[in-house]
Order: sequence, then C-alpha cells, then structure tokens
Amino acid sequence: MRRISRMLCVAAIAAAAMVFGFGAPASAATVIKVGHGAPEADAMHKGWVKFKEVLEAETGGRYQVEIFPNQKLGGDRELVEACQLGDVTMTSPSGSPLAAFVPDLYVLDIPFSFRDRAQIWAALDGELGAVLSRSIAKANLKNLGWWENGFRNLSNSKGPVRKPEDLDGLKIRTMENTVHLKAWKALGANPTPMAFGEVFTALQQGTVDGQENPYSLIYIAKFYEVQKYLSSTQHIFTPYVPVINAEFWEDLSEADRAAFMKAAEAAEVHQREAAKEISEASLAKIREAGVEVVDLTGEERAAFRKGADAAMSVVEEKVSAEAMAAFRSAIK
Ligand code: TK8
Repeated sequence: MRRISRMLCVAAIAAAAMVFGFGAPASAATVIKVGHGAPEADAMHKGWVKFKEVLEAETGGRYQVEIFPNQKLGGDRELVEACQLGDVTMTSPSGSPLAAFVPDLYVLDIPFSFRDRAQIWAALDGELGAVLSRSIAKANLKNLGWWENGFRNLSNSKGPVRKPEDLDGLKIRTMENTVHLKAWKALGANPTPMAFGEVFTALQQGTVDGQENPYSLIYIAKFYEVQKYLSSTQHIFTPYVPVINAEFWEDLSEADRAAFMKAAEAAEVHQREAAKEISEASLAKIREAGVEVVDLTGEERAAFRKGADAAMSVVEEKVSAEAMAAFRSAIK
C-alpha cells in the first residue's frame, strides 16, 4: 500500500512537472524522517546532522533529512517499532533495547567483555558486526553501521559504590533489556527497566536511587544534578545502531544506495570522534559540579564480574551459535 502510494505520488509529480514545466528537484524531494532518543548535545545527534549534510549534498537535494531528536517521536523501543513499519525512515536505538527485537545483539550486553574502543570497533567493523547486521535484517531493518553511545558507569544518590556489597538493595534504572536486569540482580541491586525519557524525573523524585549511562549522557541529560555519586564501573559498552526501514532500502536505486552508504560512513566517522571527545569532557564537568567520583581500580572493577556470569547464562539461551562464536573470537 505504502509502496503504491509512493509510486502514485512520484507519477503525479512527474505529470505536474510536464504540464507546468518545472524541474526543480526540491519539489520532488523525498523526506527521510529520522527519530532518535538522545538530546541534541549528544554525539548521536551530531552523527545524524552529518548524515543529513552528506546525503543531501550527494543527491542534489532529492532527499531531505528531517531529524527529530530527544524522543520527540518516542523512546528507543517505540522508534524501533515505528522504523519497522516505515512510520519513521531511520532511527538509532542503543543496542540493548534493540536486542528485544534482534536477540543476537544480547552478546553485546555481557558486562566486562570488551577492553577498549579499539577492540570494540575491530569487532563491530569485522565479523561480529557482519553477523549482527544479518540478524538485524531479519527484523525488517537494514543496519548502516555502528556508532558510540559508550562505556556505561553507575551513578546513585545513596552512597559511594566501590564493591558489589555497596549495591545491596539499591534501586537502579536499567535499559529495557533482560540481560541487564539479570546482571544487576545477581549483584544484589534492585533493578527496574525504564525508557530513557523517564529517568531524570525518576531520579529526581527518588523512584529509583541510581542509573547507569556513559559520562556523556550523565552530563548532557543532567543526571549529575540529581546524583551525588558516580563509580567508574565501565561495565558495558553500548553502541548506537543506525538503521533504515528495509523496504525503503530495497526500493532505492543502486546509485541512491551508494549515496546513503557514503552519508552513513561519514556520519559514523564523525559520530565516533564526537562521542569520544564528549565523553572525556563530560567526566571533567561532572567532577567540577561536585559529584563524588569513585575511580575504581581494575581489581575493584573485576569484583563486579559475578554480574557478568549471570548475564552469560541468559545470553547463551537467546543468542545463535554463530553470533556466540563471533563474539568469543572478538573478545580474545
Ligand atoms: C537514548 C538511549 C540512551 C541509553 C539509555 O535514546 O536508555 O540509557 O543510553 O542513550 O539510547
């Protein structure tokens, strides 16, 4: 139906162009509606701005990208559903809520598996990323790369968290992801899944005591204003996953697909750089604001590993053998 109405629309514009003799590409521009859940100061938004700039230039304005940030069109889960239906053309959820639609992505939710960015990008730009992209395709979405949300750290309003015992009974907001829930429960915390848009109020009102996110979002979303303590747990690296509705992608010409890929590649490079910079600057600003930062040593961090063991048992049930094998070789 959608495809037919798009064809009719193109035909009508072509007919009008013949009758009235106009050929300006802007009048026939296809709008690409992008929805995402992060604030505009986040690197995710900068990635989309770059995507817009390159795609519009490459196609001479035949495509116009409209970006709706900050959950204007919904949180991660709703945006994934909207993108599957084509109600938004593109979106970029965190990998963790996308895993509910693409179970193989749960391999990225096992705490303490990746050492650093270099190892992560090697994995996602390599075999593991290729396997996961094929799994994403089964959810009616075409993956256009891997962006950085970042290494996550735990903040809370109750007290300094240096060891797992400090988590006892602590109410923590998690992303909507069953593996994360399992991991925090195994560590003795009391986790509640919640959409990102509700987190600030929940922290402010004390519905939850803490949350975990990269330094960038803890700063940008102002969580640091309502949290006294931050521990450098670095327990998970969350990618943002830019995706496009699969039918829309299939209908594109070869040349247009190349333009989309070019824009996506430029966006990815720009986004990763911005994310790294913003993350470092954010930690400094959080410290300056007076949050007590608990810098964990490698050994202290390792004590939280029993959360990872619990997570692994869920992941092994949900993930394909192929994704598991690619994950294991990526973290060697
Ligand atoms: C933004 C979310 C956010 C994520 C979360 O849409 O929910 O905590 O870290 O960045 O994807």
